[in-house]
Amino acid sequence: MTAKQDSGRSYHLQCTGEALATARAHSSPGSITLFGSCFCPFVQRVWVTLEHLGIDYMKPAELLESSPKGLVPALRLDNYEPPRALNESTVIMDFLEELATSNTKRSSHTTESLFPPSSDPYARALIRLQADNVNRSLVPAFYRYLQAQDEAKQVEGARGFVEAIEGLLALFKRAEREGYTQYGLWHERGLLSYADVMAAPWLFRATNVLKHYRGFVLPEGEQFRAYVDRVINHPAFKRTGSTEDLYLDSYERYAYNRPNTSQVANAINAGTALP
Ligand SMILES: N[C@@H](CCC(=O)N[C@@H](CS)C(=O)NCC(=O)O)C(=O)O
Repeated sequence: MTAKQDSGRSYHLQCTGEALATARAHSSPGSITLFGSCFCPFVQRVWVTLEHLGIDYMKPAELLESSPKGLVPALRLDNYEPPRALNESTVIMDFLEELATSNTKRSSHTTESLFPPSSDPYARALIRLQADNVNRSLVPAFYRYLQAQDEAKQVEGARGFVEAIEGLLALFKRAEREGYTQYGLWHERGLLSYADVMAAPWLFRATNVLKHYRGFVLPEGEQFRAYVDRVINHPAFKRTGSTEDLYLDSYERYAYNRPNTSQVANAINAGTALP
């Protein structure tokens, strides 16, 4: 199934396209600095969150530093003396959401908020269930599929990835059934939830990286396709996107399962938990 040949291309060190313009627009020092490589989907989660919540930050166009585990994203907080740092995309997203809420002293429910109002803990839990599904199913399934080399493993990888998508769809449908249509597949216009931001970087890479290296097409279904379209074309997401060549080049290492591609790739090969 891997018809093409490994051409030895590697990660891009600098963003391109809209992501480069966004990084340049955020090149003056501020109290929050986001460190991360431009191809990385975990970084993109945090970057989309910063953009969507309208939080001031600096984003070097190139990767300058990384977190204690050597993983990106990492956030440096310069309003502490000495500066402090945070890592883990999900923890950083939670931090930014709380920061946005407390900074403006507003109720937690605004158009930009990633969560439903705190007056509805059940609705918030539904979003967290969706996000949990993304982290435990969709993300590892993406890498298992992309790193699979022989044909049988690739077929199995495709099946696993589609099943993970179906699991997420089932949770969206549940939200709709329980009266939270805005957190199902038919989002309110402009709405971006915590779970959407969690999933979007990999759904986006499914439409270019998996398509290119595995001939993958998203599962049928008008509603699902419209959902993916809406999320990956959301202005906050688009502002963090590089041009397609950056992703195709950067993921060639994964697609040919080159040794020591990354800690994530190693964990997938070893069948252990992702870092
Ligand atoms: N659990 C981490 C994962 C971050 C992660 O794996 N980042 C990758 C880039 S996409 C990385 O820094 N890899 C460096 C390496 O593996 O050495 C998070 O959610 O932030």
